Amino acid sequence: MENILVIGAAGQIGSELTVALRKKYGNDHVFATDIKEVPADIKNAGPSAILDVMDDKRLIHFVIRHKITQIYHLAAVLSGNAEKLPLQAWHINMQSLLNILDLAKVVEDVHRIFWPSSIAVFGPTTPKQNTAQLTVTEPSTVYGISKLAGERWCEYFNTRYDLDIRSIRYPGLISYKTEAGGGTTDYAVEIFYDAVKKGKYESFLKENTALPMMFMKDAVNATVKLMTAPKENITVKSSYNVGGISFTPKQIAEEIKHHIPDFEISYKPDFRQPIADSWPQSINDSVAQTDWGLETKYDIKALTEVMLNGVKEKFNPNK
Ligand code: AKB
Repeated sequence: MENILVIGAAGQIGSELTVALRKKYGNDHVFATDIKEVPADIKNAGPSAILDVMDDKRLIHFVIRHKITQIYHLAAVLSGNAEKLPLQAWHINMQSLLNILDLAKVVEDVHRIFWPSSIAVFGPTTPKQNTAQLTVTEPSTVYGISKLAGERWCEYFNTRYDLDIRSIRYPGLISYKTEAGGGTTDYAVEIFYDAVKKGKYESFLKENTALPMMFMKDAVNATVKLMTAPKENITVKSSYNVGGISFTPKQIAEEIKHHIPDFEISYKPDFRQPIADSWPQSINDSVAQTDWGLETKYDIKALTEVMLNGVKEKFNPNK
């Protein structure tokens, strides 16, 4: 019997992963927590609580009281926001992870942890195309530095204390249920909202900036697959490359125009352009495919269709 704790259940990943985990383990066994109220559908369907992962004492109390066996720690300050308050972002991203890792060392019931890393662990000196699992990692952003340090801590705790912490280097995640907040890949979410609401979008990245991206359903499936794979299959003790698809703002705009012919895009690059320029354009995820059977279903066409329909439905539920 598993009892799952999701930290960051009100966020972009958490709001969808919680639903998938409840389907798998039963509503009553998945505790949705965040520092703010979780969405109503999640709150009404199963247990939830306000919980601050930075409060290590309350955290450990919660984990023991609810006999938690698996933790999904999804709370983080993303790349764009982290550049505005670097030391705060470092503190939140690192201390929250260390609180969880330290807890797993002492609470025996906790036997598996998921923590997301990111393509942000790569930097300007990393080969940009088909970026390998094991390659140069010299991130130039605070967020990237915190994710790389987090990966090292995960590997350290895995080997030193024989824990089972698993991780994915997510690419940009695209979803309509909960909006992204503070990342560099957020343009690829915002563009759909503005296309539906205004018929136009001003991109904060240049037209030919290619980045790896993934539709949330593929990311959730990948996460569940990784977390249910036999432990002996997990050869990467830090974090797995996961690539999805790669596209530019111009390419996604072209795709949207197939559905909204009058859609207009303009470009006004801001402080996030150098962040995007420092990241890979495409990712090699063959190790994840071999170890735990990673597969993705959504290409740019399918993703555009489902995003436009999802955003339209959100704003005009009766149409
Ligand atoms: C961000 O843009 O900061 C995130 C990420 C790629 O980790 N979406």
